[in-house]
Amino acid sequence: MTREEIHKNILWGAATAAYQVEGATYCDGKGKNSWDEYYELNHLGYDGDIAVDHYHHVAEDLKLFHEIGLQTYRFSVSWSRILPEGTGEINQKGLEFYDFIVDTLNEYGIEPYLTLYHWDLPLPLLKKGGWLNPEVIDDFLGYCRILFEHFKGRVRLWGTINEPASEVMEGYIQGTHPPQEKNYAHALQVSHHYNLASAAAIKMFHEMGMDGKIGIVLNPMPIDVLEETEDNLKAKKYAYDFMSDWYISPALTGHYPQDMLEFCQKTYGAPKISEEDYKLMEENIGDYLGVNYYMRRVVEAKNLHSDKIEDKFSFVRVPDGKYTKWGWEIYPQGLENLLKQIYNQYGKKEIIISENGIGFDDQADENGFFQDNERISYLKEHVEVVEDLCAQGFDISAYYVWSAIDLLSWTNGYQKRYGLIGVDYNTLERSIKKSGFWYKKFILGEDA
Ligand code: GCO
Repeated sequence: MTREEIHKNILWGAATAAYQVEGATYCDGKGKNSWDEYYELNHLGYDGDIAVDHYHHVAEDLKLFHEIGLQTYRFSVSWSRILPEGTGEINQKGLEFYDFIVDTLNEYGIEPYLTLYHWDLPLPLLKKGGWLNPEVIDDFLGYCRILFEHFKGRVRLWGTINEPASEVMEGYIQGTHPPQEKNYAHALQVSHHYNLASAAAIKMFHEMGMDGKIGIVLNPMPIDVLEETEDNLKAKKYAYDFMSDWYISPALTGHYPQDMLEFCQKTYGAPKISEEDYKLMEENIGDYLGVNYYMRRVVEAKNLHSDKIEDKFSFVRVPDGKYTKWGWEIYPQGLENLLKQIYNQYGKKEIIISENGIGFDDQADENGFFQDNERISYLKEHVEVVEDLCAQGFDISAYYVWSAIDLLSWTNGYQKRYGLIGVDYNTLERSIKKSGFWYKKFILGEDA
């Protein structure tokens, strides 16, 4: 295939998540969710009540997405807009909002990609134990059925759970996302429940004869070491197995990485897994694997003899590495290394790069124009890797810039911007950034 053919074979898009853009927290019957409560409890100086008010600017925003030439748009549905209590009565207004998104995208010829769960859990479900309570898996399936029935034929690309690893790490280990726990046993059990929920949703999707594809969206990180000592290589394996393969392996085989599973069950007594769980996961592998890629992690051995995972390795900074202000390393090669590792371990699989982008505090100039050259160079370097990988035979069917429009960064607020489209937070005015104009040209194949 020529480079041009490769380029044309990939669907180029951009992504957002409901809670990060919609605002309108208490509008039109939406129920309260885990993040509404999180910002009430933690006085961070910002919250999601308005976000970028996408709920009220949706027509304008979709028009801008069309203007910058997106071929596909990934968004998530707010569960508590559809089911204010998490289960039970449907809020029609909630469905109408997403009807508008889906129908408008289809009219524009932009392929909708719907994420079922991007972290905003209806509060009543959090109160009964959240994802630690297996009943929530059934509640999730009830919600999925509503969306499958409702959008059948109109949405062809579906994602089940977004970045379970982040939610497990931040919600149950570091305590920085709801429910703000620091409990490894809970973290591991929740990771398993996410996998079960995803597998069961995939099963339902296929049983309902839905057209299109469904899969889980992960954020696996490639792991490197600065010096390849025997100890560092052991630390690297612990880190990769715990943070990345712990999610990749079940998504592609229905099983956890064996060494890590034994270690976790011995040390933390979790996760508890039944024979039926394995059967469900093995029989319901996604049609593709969603990969959100931002950066690699570099580790070194700490105390390998400890029986706690957190003692075994620590993160190190690469002396001559390029980092964002938020400490995320810019390392496009990591995407190639990661996908090669996945293919080496599990064979060929359709991959969607469901998020890739850079967060920084870009500022509009005196004319209100965002000259976000750093974003353009980050994106250029990464899309080049994507096309190179396809030239080498990797099956990457779509790529999404994170994010289509500036949005709320969960624990960094509004300073950390990601968008191809900028938002003035005083007036909520939108403007296409330099990167948005660049992406349009790139999609058209006109970028040099
Ligand atoms: C942030 C994060 C998010 C994530 C996204 C994950 O700064 O809050 O980077 O924007 O990338 O929500 O799916």
